[in-house]
Amino acid sequence: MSLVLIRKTAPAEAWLAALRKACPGLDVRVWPDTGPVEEVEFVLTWAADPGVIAGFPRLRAIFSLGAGVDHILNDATVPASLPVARMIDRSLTAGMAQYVTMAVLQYRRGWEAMRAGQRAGLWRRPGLGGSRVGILGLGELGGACARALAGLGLDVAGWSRSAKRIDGVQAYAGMDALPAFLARSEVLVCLLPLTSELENILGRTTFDRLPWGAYLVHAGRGEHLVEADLLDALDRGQLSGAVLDVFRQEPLPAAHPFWTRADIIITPHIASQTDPATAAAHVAANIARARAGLPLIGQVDRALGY
Ligand code: NDP
Ligand code: OXD
Repeated sequence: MSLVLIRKTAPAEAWLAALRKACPGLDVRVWPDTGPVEEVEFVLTWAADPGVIAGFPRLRAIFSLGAGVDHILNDATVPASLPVARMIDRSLTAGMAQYVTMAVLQYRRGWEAMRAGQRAGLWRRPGLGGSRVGILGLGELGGACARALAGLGLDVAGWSRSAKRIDGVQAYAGMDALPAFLARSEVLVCLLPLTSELENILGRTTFDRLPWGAYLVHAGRGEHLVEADLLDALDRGQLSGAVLDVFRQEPLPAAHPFWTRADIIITPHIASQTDPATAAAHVAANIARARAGLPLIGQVDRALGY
């Protein structure tokens, strides 16, 4: 029985080496060279074309190469009975904490204004940006970011579906608590999964509940953001700027209005990436659990959609 790696845009070598080490004896194949489809027991995937996963009749489980699983759940051909696991990897978590810290601090400390001053040859000291950070999503990644930012002396709150307790972080839970959470968040960080309930959550209603001139850091999914509402909020001054890592269309089209905005910093979906060297252990653990009939680590609740 085998595991098939489906990864269209990046070379497979690093994953092959890491899986060989973490799962000795595992027969790993790289899509589309899968061998007999009935021998495929597991799929490790990022954005397989619709229908590809459904083509393996004896699959035991699907493992996402990323923390997000929307790319799997959006494929209506994937059998609903198959367990799906999101990626939990210490490098992915650390990378996101680094990215969000970088994005928040460049706003807080006026980095862009200082760079502009340098270009103009001006000795100009910017004021401090807001210190009250609100993180949408207090899961694996959001929780790590909250701890990192709180450790830097920022006033951090987080919003999740179920109530959380994190030292030094003010926790808000559920839709009813969202307005109060937003009202205190001078920097809003989005680390939510993409579910039908959360699509378009970063739109006018949300922006207008933030303090005037708030700043957005978005590393969730492009579909969380209503792009026209962001531009409008920036033009009105309701938002003072944004760092965006994810977009409805990736790569961001060359003619997209975001590219030329001085108040938007664009990064190409690199906030954090799974490192095969550390993440193969998560895959190995889940293979053992699936074979033993145990729930997977990071198993997706299909009713909740994440
Ligand atoms: P988790 O599943 O660990 O955390 C998700 C968080 O969102 C949880 O706190 C959950 O609440 C909360 N949540 C879900 N639904 C709701 C809701 N309806 N209302 C309030 N809160 C809700 O995921 P990760 O932290 O591992 O990853 C989060 C997302 O980050 C991924 O799904 C992906 O979209 C994005 N990502 C982006 C990357 C990038 O490079 N840009 C890299 C990796 C991930 P609760 O805790 O109560 O369940
Ligand atoms: C992920 C991502 O979900 O990279 O891991 O977006």
